[in-house]
Amino acid sequence: MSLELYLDLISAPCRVIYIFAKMNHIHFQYFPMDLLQGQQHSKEFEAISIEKKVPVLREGSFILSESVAILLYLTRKYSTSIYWYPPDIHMRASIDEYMAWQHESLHIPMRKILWSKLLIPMITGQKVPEEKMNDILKQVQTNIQLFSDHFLKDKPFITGKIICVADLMAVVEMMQPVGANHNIFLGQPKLNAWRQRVEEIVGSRLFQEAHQKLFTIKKWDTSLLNNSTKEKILVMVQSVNK
Ligand SMILES: N[C@@H](CCC(=O)N[C@@H](CS)C(=O)NCC(=O)O)C(=O)O
Repeated sequence: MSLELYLDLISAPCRVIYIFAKMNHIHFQYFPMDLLQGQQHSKEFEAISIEKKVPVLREGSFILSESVAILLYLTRKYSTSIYWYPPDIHMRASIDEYMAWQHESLHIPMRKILWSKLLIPMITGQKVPEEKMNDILKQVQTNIQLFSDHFLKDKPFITGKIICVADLMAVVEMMQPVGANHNIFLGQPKLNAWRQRVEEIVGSRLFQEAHQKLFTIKKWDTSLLNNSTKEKILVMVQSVNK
């Protein structure tokens, strides 16, 4: 049964799945999605995702959403090297702790920067008020400090000397603002050194390939958007801005 992955590489939870599958030589059929063109609302996609969100994995009649669940499924199904999700109960608990923490604390604020600094102004022609922008930046600052002090501490990687799934997840999330020319690693030597270590292990070619869409999103031609897609995007924006 072939493994199908429905991903839009503009999304950090999709990039981590893509990079992980490629690094581990997991053979998959790639279904590129375009969220900004509203493809998640198509009848075909709705049939496999009630939430109309990516990433989604499909293997015959087995369908799985949520990046954390997909990553862990891939580690088990393909018996990937144990360092990705080590059996040691404390290491595993630290990864689980990170994965439970990241959605609210990293994914949402990082995504807010991309939307508020770049996509909302591009789509609506209006800037996000400075006060709101400052609140988002403050939230990001607090959470990357927490990541650095609590999860990374003085170790090369989250579980110690070797990379694990949490490092990969964290890096792709922290790259999200780069799409809006906002580099959160500036002035953060420890965090930047960790990012470089992760990128080196991923390999710069794969890292660039996975981030290509994000890096070029600023050139997106919004004049091609039809009204119904624009409306759906604005609904998505409201949920992002809650
Ligand atoms: N918690 C989910 C998040 C999934 C998610 O929010 N996906 C976004 C892209 S990052 C999406 O598909 N949004 C489409 C929409 O809201 O219309 C995961 O980690 O997989």
